[in-house]
Amino acid sequence: QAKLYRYYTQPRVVSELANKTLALILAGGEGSRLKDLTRWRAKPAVPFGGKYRIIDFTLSNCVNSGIRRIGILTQYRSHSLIRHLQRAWSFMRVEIGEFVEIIPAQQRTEKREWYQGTADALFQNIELLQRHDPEYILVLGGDHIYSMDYSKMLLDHVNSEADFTVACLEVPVEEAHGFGVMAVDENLRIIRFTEKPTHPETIPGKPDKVLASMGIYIFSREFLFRILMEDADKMHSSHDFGKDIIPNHIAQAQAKAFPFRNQHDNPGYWRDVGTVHSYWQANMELCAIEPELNLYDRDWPIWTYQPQSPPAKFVFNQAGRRGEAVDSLISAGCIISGASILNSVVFFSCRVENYTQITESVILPKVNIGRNCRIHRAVIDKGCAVPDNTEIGIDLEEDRKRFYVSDEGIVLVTAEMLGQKLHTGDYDK
Ligand code: ADQ
Ligand code: ADP
Repeated sequence: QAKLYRYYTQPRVVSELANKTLALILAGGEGSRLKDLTRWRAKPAVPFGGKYRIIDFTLSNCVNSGIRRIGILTQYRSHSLIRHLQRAWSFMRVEIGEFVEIIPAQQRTEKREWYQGTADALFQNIELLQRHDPEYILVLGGDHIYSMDYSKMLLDHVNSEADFTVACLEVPVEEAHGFGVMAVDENLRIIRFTEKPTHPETIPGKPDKVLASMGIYIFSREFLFRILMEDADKMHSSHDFGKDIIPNHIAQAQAKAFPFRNQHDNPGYWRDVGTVHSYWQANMELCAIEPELNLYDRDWPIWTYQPQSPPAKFVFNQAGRRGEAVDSLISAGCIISGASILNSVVFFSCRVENYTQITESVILPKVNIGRNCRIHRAVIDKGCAVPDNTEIGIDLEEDRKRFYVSDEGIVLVTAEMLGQKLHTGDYDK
């Protein structure tokens, strides 16, 4: 085993393994807990962190890990996602074996159904996947924010001669109901796996923690294609990795757990931004002086697309009041005029006018905020025009009449809630 490990850590061998891998990003889930942010767009297409979309983090992980053959499975509300992928990710060169290929749900099988579960999404495209002839298949979700070098997981998968490997991390027991929860032996072989348990099994010696699946899997080719076909024939399967495939194959197969580390080999940052509050919170975390997720790491760039824009500009108003932003991310194309912004993330091409105060808020692209507004702990969706003198997040009872207010008091505002039509003349400018 030790010899094998030394052999495989040679950089050339790691890159060969990465070349033999096909990454499949599941980007079709409904994401309904993000409320109106996912009314018209899939969760992976939701803007995040001032200039990115959520899926850019997973895609950048793939590219930075040297895994550059990537299929993206889309289903619900995919238009905005596909537009983004075409713009941001078409730089890959098919001539040298790199690609990002969009695989839409297209009812290819005789059943003529949309994808049932995540395994069905792969099964319905099985012959497409076989044509790429991968040795290993890396299955990922498209809706988490984290940095991870998948090549280390791949190396571990190969060295331990596993049929499949599941990335995992410790989460508080109160959150276990949202995850696949597993138990492992001393060699990190998975010995039990329960999807979204009501009575979760905690980690020995850590009664407040469970070992949760991150929904990241590596499969060896023969094994995956065989079990997908077997599962497709089963009447009583929901054709899902977490519910069926993983738990059903723990006993017969070599199933390995891989503890999550970030690209620097530290126990890293990983966030599910699945609710309005967690989405807001993860954006807020970026405003910290030394955020756990470092967008400024030149060795781990996050790739994206944004329109060509002039630099962000901060101006005094005529009365001499400063336009300013502190502990905030302000993107290109913004003009902050005589307004003050604190602890906020402002996406590209926004305008904020005189006497307005914005605190602890996330302002998506192309939002215009009028004069003398107060905005606190809010998420303002793309393209909104907030009229002069508007207060958001100050009186939550009042906000509930027009907007969505989460249990934690985060206010979500969309153009429709403001009674405005989206995308008029400047749709693409
Ligand atoms: P969930 O995230 O609840 O649990 P699921 O809703 O199946 O599982 O989503 C997994 C990924 O697949 C998401 O990225 C989603 O967008 C995508 N997806 C869902 N349905 C799809 C479809 N029909 N077509 C294409 N893509 C689809 C899973 C695992 C748990 C694990 C958590 C970690 O089942 O075991 O703990 O992820 O977040
Ligand atoms: P884009 O970058 O594609 O403009 P967004 O991330 O803002 O995308 O996603 C909004 C998506 O929702 C777009 O596909 C847009 O066409 C669609 N959309 C927004 N409002 C409506 C609406 N009222 N009716 C139908 N589709 C809408």
